[in-house]
Order: sequence, then C-alpha cells, then structure tokens
Amino acid sequence: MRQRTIAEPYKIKMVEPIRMTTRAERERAIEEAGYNTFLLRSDDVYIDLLTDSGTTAMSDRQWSAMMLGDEAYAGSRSFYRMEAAMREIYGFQHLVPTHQGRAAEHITSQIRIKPGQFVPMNMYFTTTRAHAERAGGVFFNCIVDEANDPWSDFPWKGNIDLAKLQALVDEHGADSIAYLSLAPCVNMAGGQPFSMANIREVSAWAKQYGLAIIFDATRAVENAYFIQQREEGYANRTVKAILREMMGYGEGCTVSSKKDNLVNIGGFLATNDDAFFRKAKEMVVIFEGMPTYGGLAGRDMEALAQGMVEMVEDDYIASRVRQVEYLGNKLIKAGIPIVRPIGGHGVFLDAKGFLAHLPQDEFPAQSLAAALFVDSGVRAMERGIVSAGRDHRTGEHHRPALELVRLTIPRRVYTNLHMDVVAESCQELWETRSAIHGLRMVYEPESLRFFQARFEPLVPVLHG
Ligand code: PLI
Repeated sequence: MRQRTIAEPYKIKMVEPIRMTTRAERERAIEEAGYNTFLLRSDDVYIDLLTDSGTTAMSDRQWSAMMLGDEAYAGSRSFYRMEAAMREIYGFQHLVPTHQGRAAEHITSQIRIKPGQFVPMNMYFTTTRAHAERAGGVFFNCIVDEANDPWSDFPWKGNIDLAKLQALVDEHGADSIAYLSLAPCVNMAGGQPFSMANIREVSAWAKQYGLAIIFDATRAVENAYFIQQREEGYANRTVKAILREMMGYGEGCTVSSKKDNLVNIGGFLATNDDAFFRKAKEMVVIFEGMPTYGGLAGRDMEALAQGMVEMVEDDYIASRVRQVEYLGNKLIKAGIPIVRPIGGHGVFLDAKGFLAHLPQDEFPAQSLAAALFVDSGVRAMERGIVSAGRDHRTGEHHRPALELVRLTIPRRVYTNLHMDVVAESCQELWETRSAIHGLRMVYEPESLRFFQARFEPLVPVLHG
C-alpha cells in the first residue's frame, strides 16, 4: 500500500504575522546583540527556533479554560484541577506549583542537597546544575558514553551508565549522593531518550542503596513517545500509560511546564514523599507564593491542567516529534552533520563537524548560530562551550564533547514550509562554511553566561 501523509491533528484558528528582514538589517541586529541570539529582539527574527520553552501555541480549549481561572489567594479551584490532572497523568501524590521549572529546581536543591554531596545527572541541564551547585552539590555525569558522540546511532543516548554510578558509590559511599536527578529526552545531548529498561534497572539499583530518583520530567512525554516507537513491548501501549510507568520509578519530579505541558509559563514540583512536600510548601511561600498557586495565576493553572491532558494524546505527540524528524531528515539528506538519532524537541547541528576549521575556544556553535541568523533570520541557540560555563574550582572553561547549535521546534507553531526555509538556510551555510569565522567573548557574566555574554568577530565584518 502507498504510504499516506499524516497531517497535524489540528487546524489554525488565529495567526501571528512574522516579518522577513534584509541581510543588512540582520547584520546590524546581530552586531547590536553582541553576536548572541539571546540578545536579539524577536521583531528582528523571522523563524524563531531559539527554544521550545514557553513558545507553544495553546489550543482553543486551553484559552477557554483560562476564562475559568479562580484567582483566589488560597485554595483556588484551579489548583485542585491542576492537582487532579497531575495525579492522573504523572501519578505523584503531592503538587507544588512554581512559576517555572528552575523555581522547582531551586526548592528541591535547597531541601535535598547537603553541601559536598554528589548529584548524579544524565548529562546536565544549565539551570538544574546551577541550582545543585548553589546548594553546595557536586555535579556528577552518569550518562552513557554514546551520548558524547554525535554520529552514534544508539537509540538510547539518554541512558544512565550504572557502572559509573556504582563506581561513585564504591569510592565515596551511598551517603555521598543527595539523589539521582534524571532527565528524560536529555536536552543537552540533543533531545535523546532513555529506555524504560534502563530506568527500571537504575531504579532497582537505587533502591538497594536507599537513593531517590527525582526526575527532571520536563520532556518526559517526548521520551515516552520514543519508548512507544522503539522499545520492545511498548508498541501497543499509549503514551499516557508509558509516561505513568516511567514516573512510577521516581520519588518525585521537577517540571518546566513550558515544554511538554503546552503552556507559556509555569512549572511544578511533585512528590510522594510527605516530609519533602512539607518542607517544599514552607519554601515555596518564601520564594513563590501560597502552596496552592506557587508563582502562577489561577488561569495559568487551568491552561496547564488542560495542556497535560492534550500532551498525552497519541496523535498530537506523534505529529510533534515527526515535525522535528522532517527537518532533521532534510539536513541529513543534504549531508549536514547533525546529532543522531534526531531528537524529540529539536535538531542539533554538530558545530565541530560543521566548522571543523574553528577551535572550540573560538566558539564555533555561537558563530554558526549568528551566521544562520544573518543568512535567513532563523534564530537558533548555542549549546556548547558557552552554555557549559566555567569550572568553579579551576576557573577554566568546561569543554563539552558536544558543540551544538540547537534548532528547537516550538509546539504547534510552525508549518513544514517553515522547516523547508530553515533547511535551505542550513544548506547554504554548509556550502559556504569556510567563510564563517570565529568569535571572542568580550563580556562574560559570572553564572549562566550564555544568556547575556557578548562577542565580537575575530575577523572584522565588511557590511555590504
Ligand atoms: O526554563 P524553566 O525555568 O521553566 O525550566 C528550566 C529547565 C529545566 N530542565 C530542562 C531539561 C530544561 O530544558 C529547562 C529549560 N529549558 C530551556 C529554557 C530551554 O530552552 O531548553
């Protein structure tokens, strides 16, 4: 039978105009932004693939749910709706809403980490590691080695390497570990999933030592989809059921709702541990607000509850990940080096392979992201040496194995014609890559430097 096209399981009811600029305008804009795509004005951007965080298009059901928001200071009806949705979909008992994911990470890190304790993570996420380190924790990378090789086709690059965890326990003892902070669809590895078999094994191992798993479940639905597609025994299970099973291996989770949950702002902490919940409620009052709203308005909690329902619909999540694959496959066909397999939330250009003539100290991924913007107005994000920051103890740059440019696809926002424009621009740069020069950093903030760092070209730009 002929293979039939599967279209998006929604139609467009409202549109937001976007504007193409001239090359001269974009050259000026990137110079003013210090060659950092975070510092561009969005009005100067044509297709915005900076992030999939908070950039989702909400559904008509979410917008109408917002009208039902109960803005009571305490005991809001909207909180109870969000709590019910979280219990049904993630399966945890207790909920603490926060204004976004990093607030949940802050609270968790402060409560659960004693200074000097290790916090094993499968690779790292910038804010998760920053909060662990602020609490005195020591980041320990326990991801499998395949994750560091953009060319490896291993389907489970988000897996945890138990041998690395065992070696840590053997050397320092289980008491030296605060908890295991494990992320599905590892962002910095290219949106790569772990398998259910791996998480089951890690959970059994952790139980032996009395160690808790606290998921960073920000992109858990995309991971559940990959399990459905790739792992034996899951083809006939719903994404919703797979997500529940996955979360069942954790004691709790932190979530940035700005991704899977299909909202523009929000986050939460969830747990089955009564003592942790009690302490979290004490802290959330200081930093966010009453425990029945955290940092959110009632209407935000309504949109979030509805988003949780929509995110686990099988046809939605299939179409979301397939759009990412559509772009990735175009780039692979053009011979452009990208992280394989194609990830769940974006396509990651391998800047070391793309700009092999630039040493990592000249910030190849930062340079490539700037060049992409100048070529076509497509905004991407550096995920390499700039994002990795410096080692607090030595002051040296962390030098991550992966030097990537992330083309992150917002949910339900762009069509595949937009993806074609992005692919054509990448191809143009690939064919003219020797003309892309490196950068030097001229302003470096102390923490999370990638957000606000400024750069200058090593070779002066001649404006046309
Ligand atoms: O941006 P927040 O504070 O809602 O969430 C922080 C956060 C936590 N974990 C993971 C895996 C993330 O990806 C994440 C935020 N990510 C952003 C902003 C991104 O562009 O990927």
